[in-house]
Amino acid sequence: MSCLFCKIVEGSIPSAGVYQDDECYAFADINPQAPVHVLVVPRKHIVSLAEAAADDRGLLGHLHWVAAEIARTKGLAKGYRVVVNIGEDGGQTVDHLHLHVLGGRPMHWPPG
Ligand code: IU
Repeated sequence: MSCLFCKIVEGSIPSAGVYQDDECYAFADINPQAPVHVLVVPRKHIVSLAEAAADDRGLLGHLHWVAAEIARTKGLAKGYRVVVNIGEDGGQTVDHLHLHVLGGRPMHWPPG
């Protein structure tokens, strides 16, 4: 198994976990872009949103619920941003689907 996020999810590479359940694991981004920057990662290896199958629809919804739960836990009552980068032009650097939960400062639009 060569996927970095698979190794983080299974615990063979250490991370600062903030949430876990049967379907996903969330941990602090190693290079945070905001005071709160958490990655929500499905335990199932899905390369990106573009590779998600119809059977993954429930999982995709669950990941968003977890993102909102983490934001509540982190006290992001003023708002936050959830980002999914997809593929080269989308800025994806790790080929295992993940949601970024960013908060603790005002976000800008449009993103870079
Ligand atoms: P991206 O959407 O694929 O670009 O996001 C990958 C994120 O994974 C990025 O924010 C990195 O800082 C983060 N990350 C990490 O948390 N731990 C690691 O060991 C590596 C990347 I490599």
